[in-house]
Amino acid sequence: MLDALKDELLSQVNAAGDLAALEEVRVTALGKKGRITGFMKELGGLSPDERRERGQQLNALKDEISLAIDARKADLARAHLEARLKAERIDVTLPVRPETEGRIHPISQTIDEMVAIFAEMGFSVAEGPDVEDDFHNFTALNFPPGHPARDMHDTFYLPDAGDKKMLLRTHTSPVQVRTMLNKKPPIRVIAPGRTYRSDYDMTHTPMFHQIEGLVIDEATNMGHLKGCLIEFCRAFFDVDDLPLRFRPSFFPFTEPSAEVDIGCSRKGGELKLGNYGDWLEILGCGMVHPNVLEACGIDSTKYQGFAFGMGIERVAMLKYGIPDLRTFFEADLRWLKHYGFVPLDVPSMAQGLTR
Ligand code: 2NL
Repeated sequence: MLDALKDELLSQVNAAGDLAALEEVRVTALGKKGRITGFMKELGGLSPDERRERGQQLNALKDEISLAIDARKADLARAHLEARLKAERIDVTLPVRPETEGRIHPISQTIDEMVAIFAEMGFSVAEGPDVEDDFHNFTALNFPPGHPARDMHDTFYLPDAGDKKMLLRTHTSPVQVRTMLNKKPPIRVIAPGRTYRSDYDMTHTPMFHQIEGLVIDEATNMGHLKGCLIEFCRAFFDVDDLPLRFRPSFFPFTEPSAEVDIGCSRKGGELKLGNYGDWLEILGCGMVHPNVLEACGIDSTKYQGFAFGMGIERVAMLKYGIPDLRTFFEADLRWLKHYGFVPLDVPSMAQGLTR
């Protein structure tokens, strides 16, 4: 009678297809209302001799079923793992997925490289809105009302809405104005981003990119400005002895102001960077005008600093030999495939700067 029960339970154990079914078999046999448990409860009504013999048989049966359940559990776990390993196997020999065939736009690559260089010099990246007001774009930067420079910029003004005249920023300077208004010196930021001017020809697009830098502290001077820009240009163009020339210039927001040329050669119609006697203008800079500091809530008797700005398209064309500015924004996939950069080629000082 117990042999028949044993055979029945063992075949149930071995037929259980998963852990849930196996647990059901365990409850049927060994649970509180299980069949073996039921027989155990009947032991009390037997004579001592019968009880000993029957008790031993039931305990042996219980142990055997328990062992069978554990063994079956191990089998099921192994089968489950094998199925997962089979299903979740990754075929590393498959070709690369199509999305990794994308390219980084040369503007993004150039900004990444510039950020990497300035980050090593301790600069943080600041960002601000493309749609600005007159104060942040012009007034705080020492452009007097009605100054011809405001027209010079060929500004895109937005349709009137409310009290403030809004416009598309004509340079990234308003980002630095906002930084000065919101943070106390020392300040060391760069502001790369989109800028807009109503202009379109061989060398101008209505949307273009600039990077500007700003350093403010108690004793920041023109020597710091020169050292910073020499360091940057040599790292960015990867020419160790690249000569720089600072020429006096004028901007409303800096005094004194300078334009920076780098050494080059134009022999045989080919442009080479280095100490060859010829010069190429690449950026503007100067000591921040006291009026700008005061307009931005900084005490100009205690603090001073320098600022600089350059066009990103222009230096990207120079560094990567891209001949036509307008192609940057035509979204031509063949162009992007040719001039773009592979995503995993992360720019760093050690590699990726000269690809
Ligand atoms: C250029 C020249 C320059 C600045 C930008 C600046 C910003 C603040 C205060 C003072 Cl908030 N100056 N920026 C200074 C000198 C030159 O850009 O040729 N850019 C393409």
